[in-house]
Amino acid sequence: LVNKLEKTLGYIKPDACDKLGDVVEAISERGLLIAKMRLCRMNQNDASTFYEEHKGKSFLRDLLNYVTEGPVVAFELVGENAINRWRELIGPTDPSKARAEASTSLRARFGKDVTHNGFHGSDSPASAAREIEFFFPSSGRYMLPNCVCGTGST
Ligand code: DGI
Repeated sequence: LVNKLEKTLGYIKPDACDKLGDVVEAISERGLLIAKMRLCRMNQNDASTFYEEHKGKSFLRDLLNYVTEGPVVAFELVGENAINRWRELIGPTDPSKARAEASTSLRARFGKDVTHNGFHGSDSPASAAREIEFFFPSSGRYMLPNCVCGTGST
């Protein structure tokens, strides 16, 4: 089995952005490379586009409110099997499940509950490509505003 060099999109959700140092350390310990990184902010419209696969789900409103409450730190990670390795590093969707497994994942360490779980990771090569383009458009014309400080004002 040959490991594939992959790219994936991760982001730190607003209430976990103060854990950036721990996240960078965990990423580098796993041998993944941060190829791109930015602090930016999504509005409700942006977040609905990003999460369009969850249209109609009961938790969508809470999810959109959460990820738009402040700036997020988004990054493109590169490495062998980067998609699955980043998802392993962040852990199960529900942090209490992550903690019950005595996991050292980022959600076990820093997540609050199933809504406020702190981290996102693409789940397939197709979603990684779409989500990298969402945060880091190849045109260079970024849709989401950059933030220069934690207030999210632009
Ligand atoms: O890939 P994940 O982020 O682990 O999970 P996902 O793509 O299925 O869902 C995206 C986000 O939506 C997830 O990080 C948290 C939220 N979510 C998913 N399932 C539930 C949920 N929130 C609540 N409250 N309840 C859920 O069952």
